[in-house]
Amino acid sequence: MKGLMEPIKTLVSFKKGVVYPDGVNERKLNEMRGMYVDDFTFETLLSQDNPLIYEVKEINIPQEKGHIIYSTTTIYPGKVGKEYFMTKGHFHLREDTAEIYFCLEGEGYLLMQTKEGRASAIHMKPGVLGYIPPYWGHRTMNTGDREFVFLALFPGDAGHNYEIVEKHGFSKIMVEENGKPVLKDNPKYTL
Ligand code: PAN
Ligand code: ZN
Repeated sequence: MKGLMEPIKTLVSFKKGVVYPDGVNERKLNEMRGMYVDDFTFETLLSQDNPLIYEVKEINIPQEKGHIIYSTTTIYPGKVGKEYFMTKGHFHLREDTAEIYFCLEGEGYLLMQTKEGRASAIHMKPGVLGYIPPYWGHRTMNTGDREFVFLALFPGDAGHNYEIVEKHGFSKIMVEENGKPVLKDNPKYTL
C-alpha cells in the first residue's frame, strides 16, 4: 500500500444505496447486447427505448491489495422477454479473491458459476448476505417489482474480467414462469 489513507465515513440508504457516491456507473439496455437469450425481443425493446438496467454507486478506494472496495448496486425491475433485468456479470481478474453481497432492498438472485460451468444461486432479500468464494463468477438479477439494492465488498486488487462472460455467457438464466422466477439452462452457453 502506498502511504497512509485517512479514515472515511459513507452514508448508505437502505432504499437507494450510497447517498453521496464519488461516481455512478450506469448500464443501459444497449450495453447488454447478446447477454439475454431472446435477441429478437432485446432488439425490439431497444428500438423503442433504452432503459437504465442498473447503476453502481461507487466510493473511491485505492485499487490495491490490503484495501476493501465497496459500492452499492441498484437493479431496476423489468424483463427482456421472460428474463429478468440483470447485471452483466464477471469473474475477478485475480481469481483467488472473494466478495460479499448484502441485500438492502427489494428481491433478487445472486447467481454464481465456476469456469467449468457449475452454477449456484442464492435468493437475496433484505438481510441476506451472499458470500461469493474465490473462483466463482457472479451476476445478479432483480426478480421483484421494485428496485433491488445490495452492498458489495471486495478486495482492492480483485479487478474485473468481463470477457469470459461476454464470450461464453452464464450456464443458467433466470426467467419468469407462471409469475415466479425459475432457473433454467442457458441455450446460448458455451464452455
Ligand atoms: C459488483 C458489481 C456490480 C455490477 O460491485 O460490479 O454489481 O455488476 P457488473 O460489474 O457485473 O456489471 C462486484 O461484483 N464487484 O466486484
Ligand atoms: Zn465482483
